[in-house]
Amino acid sequence: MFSAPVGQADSANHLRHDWQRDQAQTLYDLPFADLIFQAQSVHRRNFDPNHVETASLLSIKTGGCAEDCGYCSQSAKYDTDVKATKLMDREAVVATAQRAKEAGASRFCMAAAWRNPKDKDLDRVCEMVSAVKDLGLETCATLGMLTGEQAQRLQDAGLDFYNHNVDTSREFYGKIISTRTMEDRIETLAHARHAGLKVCCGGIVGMGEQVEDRLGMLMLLANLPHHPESVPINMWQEVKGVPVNDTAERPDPIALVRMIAVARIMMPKSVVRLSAGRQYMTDELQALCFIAGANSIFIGDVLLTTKNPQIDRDAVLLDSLGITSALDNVKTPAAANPA
Ligand code: SAM
Ligand code: DTB
Ligand code: SF4
Repeated sequence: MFSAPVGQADSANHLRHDWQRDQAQTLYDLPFADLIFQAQSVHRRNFDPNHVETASLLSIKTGGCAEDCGYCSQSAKYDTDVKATKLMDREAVVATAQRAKEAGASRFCMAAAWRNPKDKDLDRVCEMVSAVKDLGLETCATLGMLTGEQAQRLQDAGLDFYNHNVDTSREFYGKIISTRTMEDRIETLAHARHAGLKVCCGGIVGMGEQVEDRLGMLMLLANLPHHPESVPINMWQEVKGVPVNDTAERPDPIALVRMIAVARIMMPKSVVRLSAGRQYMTDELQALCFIAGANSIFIGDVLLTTKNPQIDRDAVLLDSLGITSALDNVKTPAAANPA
C-alpha cells in the first residue's frame, strides 16, 4: 500500500532548513519503493528526470598538502603513491579544459591540494578561471579555505561554483581530520556565498561512518542558510597509506541509493552528484541512483589522483537509460556504436 510522504514540505517547492534527525531517519527507513517514489516525485518537480550534468576535474596542484584529512592521497602527512607537483601553468590548464569540453563536459573543476591559497597563487588561479570561462564552460574551483576577499576575487574572475565539502557529520568529523574544524569549513562556505559564488558542498561515504553520520551530514547541508546548488556524494576511493584504510567499509548498494533519495528529498532543487566511487558501482546501481535523484557525474578516466569510469562506458550507460547530457554532443566511438 502507498504510504503518505513523511517529513516532506516541498509540495509548493518550499525549501526547508529545519530538518530534524528523526525526520531524516524516518525518510531513510521508508519501504524502498515508497522512498524512491517520493524522491522521483520531488526530482520530477524540479528537474528534467532524464538529464545529467557532466563535470570534469583537474588537479591543478597535486599533493604535499598540510592538512591531515584521513582519506586523502594528497596529504603530506601520509606515505602515499602521490608525488607533489607545483601549480600548473595556465596554458596547460586551458588546453585540458578545452579537451574536457570537446569530450562532453559542461563544467570544469580546478582542484588544488592546499589548506588555503596564498594570494600570489590565487592571482594565477584567477587567470585560469577567466580563461576557462572564456571557453564557454561553467567554472568550479576547490582550493581549501578562503578569506572573504579571496572568494570575491574568484567571483570577479568569473568563477561560478566553489567546492568545499563538509565531508561527514559533525560527530564523525574529528575522527577523520584534526588540522581544521567543521566551523572552519562552514566559515569558508559563508565567504563563498557572500561573494555571490554558487556553492558545491557534500561529502564522503564509506570511511567507517554509520548511517546516522550520513544522515547527519545531509541535515547539516540541508540546514545551511542556503542549500548548496551542488551536492557531491563521494564514495571513498581506496588510497594506500592513509588512516581511513583501517576503518573503511563500503556502504551496501541499497544504503547508497537510500542516501541519495534522502538527499534529493531534503534538498529538492540542488543538483546531486554521484561523485567519486563510480568505478566500484555496477550500471544497475548507478541507474538506481539516477532514479533516486542523482543528476550529475564526473566524467573522464581520472578524478584527481584516482580512477573514474571511461567516458565511452559512461556514454553507453547514459544512452541505454535514455539520459541526455553534454556527452550527446560528442560522437565517441562507443556512443555512436553501442554494443
Ligand atoms: N584541498 C581542497 C579541500 O580539501 O577542500 C580541495 C581538494 S579535496 C581533494 C576535495 C574533496 O575531495 C575533499 O573534500 C573530499 O570530499 C574529496 N576526496 C578527497 N579524497 C577522496 C577519496 N579518496 N575518496 C573520495 N573523495 C575524496
Ligand atoms: C568532490 O566532492 N569530489 C571531487 C571534487 N569534489 C574535487 C574530488 C574526488 C577526489 C577523489 C579522490 C582522488 O581522485 O584523489
Ligand atoms: Fe589537502 Fe584537500 Fe586532501 Fe584535505 S582533502 S589533505 S585539504 S587536498
